[in-house]
Amino acid sequence: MDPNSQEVSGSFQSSSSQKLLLYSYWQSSCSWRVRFALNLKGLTYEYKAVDLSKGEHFSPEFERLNPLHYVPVLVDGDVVVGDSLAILLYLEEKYPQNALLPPDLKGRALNLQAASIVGSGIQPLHMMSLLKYIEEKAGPGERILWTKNHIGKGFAALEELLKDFNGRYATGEEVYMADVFLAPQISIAITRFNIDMSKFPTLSRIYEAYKVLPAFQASLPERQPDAIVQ
Ligand SMILES: N[C@@H](CCC(=O)N[C@@H](CS)C(=O)NCC(=O)O)C(=O)O
Repeated sequence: MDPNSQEVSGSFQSSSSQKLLLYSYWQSSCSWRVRFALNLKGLTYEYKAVDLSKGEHFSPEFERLNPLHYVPVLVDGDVVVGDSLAILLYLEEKYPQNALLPPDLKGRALNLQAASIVGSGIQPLHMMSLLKYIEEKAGPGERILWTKNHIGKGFAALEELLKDFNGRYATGEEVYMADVFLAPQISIAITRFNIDMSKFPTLSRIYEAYKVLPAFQASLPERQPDAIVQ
């Protein structure tokens, strides 16, 4: 096993004879969602590091797994899934233990909506390649304004959507898909983009609850085998 590949143990093995492989980058929030979900489901997987900073996602080997050149990618036997939402929905169907979606339709729709706001309405607007492009075309100042504007807009929508749920987590007392998307997004908004969270009391409150969850702690970027921590 190479130094950037490591077995992450949960209490469940995948049902296929081959183990689950997760192609991930420590600082990628999309990969982080899947790490968090795999830990919540107690699934053992092998961590396969893809160094985005070195452009490893453009290698021919990785292109065969995901022609879009994005992490994460999950490999489960002969099933290859690129895209965190598709991966989580696949995991939910194949490994139903510790469900990522609640049983009621309304709760499922709410979780998918919150996940989609993060996955389509926030994260793609601050992804590494886009910010690099904005910086090159419009200058470094524009990159900061752009990021703050789009994260702020998405967080305001999420705050409105979730404000009436007074549970410990986003949609109640259980950790579900909304939380899996929100936890990494809130974390990087604070640590990487310096977003002022005082305007988002609900998101701030649920983020405190994530921090003490072992499944979340084990998914933290700095706990991954490819982490570079100064
Ligand atoms: N919709 C995809 C988005 C994946 C994505 O944007 N991945 C980022 C890391 S979070 C990436 O690989 N970026 C490489 C780049 O920007 O070139 C998902 O949810 O998995």
